[in-house]
Amino acid sequence: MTTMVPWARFLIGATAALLLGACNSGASPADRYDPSKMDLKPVPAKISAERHTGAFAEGAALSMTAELKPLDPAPVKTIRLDTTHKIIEIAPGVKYSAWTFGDQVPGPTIRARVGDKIRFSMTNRSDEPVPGVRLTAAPMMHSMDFHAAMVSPQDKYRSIAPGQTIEFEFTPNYPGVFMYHCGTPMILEHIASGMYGALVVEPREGYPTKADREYVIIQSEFYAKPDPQKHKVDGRPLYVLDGDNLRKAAPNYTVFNGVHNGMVRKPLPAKPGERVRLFVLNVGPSKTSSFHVVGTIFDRVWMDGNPDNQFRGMQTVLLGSSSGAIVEFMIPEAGQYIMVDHHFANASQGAIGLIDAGGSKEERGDIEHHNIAATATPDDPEAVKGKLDFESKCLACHSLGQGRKLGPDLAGVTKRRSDDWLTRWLKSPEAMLRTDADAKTMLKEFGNIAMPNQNLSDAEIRQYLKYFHWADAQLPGTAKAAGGH
Ligand code: HEC
Ligand SMILES: [Cu+2]
Repeated sequence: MTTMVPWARFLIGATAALLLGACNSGASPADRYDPSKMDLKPVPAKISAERHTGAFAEGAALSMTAELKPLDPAPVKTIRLDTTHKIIEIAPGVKYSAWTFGDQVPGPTIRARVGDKIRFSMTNRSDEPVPGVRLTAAPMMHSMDFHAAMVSPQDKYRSIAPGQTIEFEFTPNYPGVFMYHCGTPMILEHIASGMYGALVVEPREGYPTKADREYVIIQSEFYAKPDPQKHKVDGRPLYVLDGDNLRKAAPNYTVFNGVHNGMVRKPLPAKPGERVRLFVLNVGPSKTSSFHVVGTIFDRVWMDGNPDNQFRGMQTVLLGSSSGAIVEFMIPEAGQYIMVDHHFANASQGAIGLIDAGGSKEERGDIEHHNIAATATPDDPEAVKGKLDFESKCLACHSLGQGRKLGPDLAGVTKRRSDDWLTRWLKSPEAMLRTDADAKTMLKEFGNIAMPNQNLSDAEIRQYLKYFHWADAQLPGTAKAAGGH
């Protein structure tokens, strides 16, 4: 390259832009987004007292899981998504009182094409009896807001009462990965309770690339607290919306596709050499996602899912609440490719998933440093807090079952030490190292590197102990684990 002063480069660039501009102004090519060619006058919405029965979600354009079904070629997409109140499992054993579209969280993904007609209907079925004790929230108003639509919110996004049905139509005019959600006040509560999903709109002419796999990744937060009335579901404590943490934007779970570490337990399959296309949506409601896939680079990123908004060679894509993107990348070789929110505080709350492209056992084991819990999550809130604190404050020097680091592997620690010993140790390791024979022996074993005092409160110490006891109960050979064999 020849060296050039910056202003000279600018001049050349500006001249080229002028020339291009001049060419365009002669015979301007048709604008893909010419409003005169858009459908901007959909018929008014209709509200009736006719109730849907049967399935809560219906339509050939719906995908119920991460795997996105190919485009249904029909130009009219008839879709039904009814609202329900339901107990869902957001982490192993954590039963949460949710509000849904189509009886699942996130709601089903809709796939359509620019120019298609979406014929939508929804019955508010939040009043339908749930077997057993009523543990779900009381029936209430709900509504539907499609970000893919250009319609009057006062008409189409009206709230309907339990038992009512709303029907409306619209035509998606722009391609994208669009959020849909309930728009009934408090919107924040309706979204945090589970009322959201994605509508993928393809360009009229399809995508400019060919992908071997297509998956939908929806990130969202849960703000859960144990039910103040102490209800239980299948012997587990029931969790309900934590309004205080919701308003503070302090979630305790941040997840992909509705489940803490869900796609770690059930990875998405792919093969080396394949091109993967992910439709990523960050629901929020209040956090930003820095979406990243460990081990590859996004060949293309189409912001908000529109190929007109293209970036090449990106490491992460930053998504505010309700932002979407399509990311495409190659799987270079066999391995486990880790999807994370690179805001690692969010990842440690469960925003982690795997793309499984084969590989050895060792490769599978090597995901520990990305904070993936090798084990399930406890359901006692104190133990959950202990686990989160352990991952942020102690993992630097300890592991739980992955061998010794600077300090001992803490797997089985509640079996070799009493609670009283552990409490005194965590309160003041330096005092213990002066007075306690076992502590002195340990110090020698660890090359005279003393654990620094972690300045823990009594409550925090109790939470660590709860977590260690829970973890030790998962170990093979313990009564609980043996019961499963
Ligand atoms: C800077 C490194 C470091 C950090 C951070 C650290 N530890 Fe330690 N820990 C050690 C070392 C080294 C030992 C053993 C040597 C010694 O101090 O006697 C130890 C020992 C322990 C023991 C006793 C283990 C046994 O087998 O008896 C426990 C329990 C423990 N740590 C818990 C924690 C917890 C909980 C945290 C987080 C709040 C934590 N540690 C953070 C370095 C660390
Ligand atoms: Cu709602």
